[in-house]
Amino acid sequence: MLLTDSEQSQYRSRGFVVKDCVFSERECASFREGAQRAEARLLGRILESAAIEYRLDGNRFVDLDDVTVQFEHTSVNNRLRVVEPVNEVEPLFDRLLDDPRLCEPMRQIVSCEHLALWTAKLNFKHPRVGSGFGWHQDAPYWMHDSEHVEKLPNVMVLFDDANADNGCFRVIDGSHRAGCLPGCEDGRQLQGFYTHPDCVDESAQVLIEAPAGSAIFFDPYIVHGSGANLSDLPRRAIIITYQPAGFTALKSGRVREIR
Ligand SMILES: O=C(O)CCC(=O)C(=O)O
Repeated sequence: MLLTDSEQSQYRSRGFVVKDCVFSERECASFREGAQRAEARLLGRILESAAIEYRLDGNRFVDLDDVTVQFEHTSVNNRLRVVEPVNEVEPLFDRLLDDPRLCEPMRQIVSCEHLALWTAKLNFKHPRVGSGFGWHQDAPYWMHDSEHVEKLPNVMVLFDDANADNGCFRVIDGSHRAGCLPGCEDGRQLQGFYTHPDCVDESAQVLIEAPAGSAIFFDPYIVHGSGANLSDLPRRAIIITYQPAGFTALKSGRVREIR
């Protein structure tokens, strides 16, 4: 479960490390069912409640208590894009936070014996409609809510095989070493959260094609994103972000210690 010395050194020098098939096919099937349950439950709650709805850069968002739901950009049929924090919606994903296959490597990365949750996002990437994620760093999203952004590492767990066609995760190798980079200035509402194109060296891009059940550990400063899902197959994944113990989670304001 632990990262080897060479995996730890790759994480430090390149800003990411991939462990293939950490979860079995059976576990991936249960994650996929969990994603389906979460989507159905949220769509039901949105229909029957007076949820707060808003648009950012034309895209639809709904807040249900502490949970933010993003709808797909081109969706005509209410497909979800992202749910955060998904552990508040589906108990299977709350249990996953404590899985030693994720938190043991995270203890090594954060150099902390005890951890807490920062946030957990479920990204659906539905077939044909799943939109891409522009190049960005996570740190700028979080720097106003956390004083230890450098200690907020992520792990993405793939529920489906991921490849270039269905919009696999991609990173700019080693870009975390530059720290916080300037944002775009193109007039979008969320412009500042996207990394300025002059600071994105696409020649250092790594497409992370990996089988279902793989875990991608990545640094909060690494420039990353993904393409649209152009295929007939989904590309579902959860991204969990940990932090040292004792600190409150991003959205709930409660401490969710890792057990
Ligand atoms: O799911 C993806 O393809 C990328 C997600 C991402 O970059 C993010 O949630 O910060």
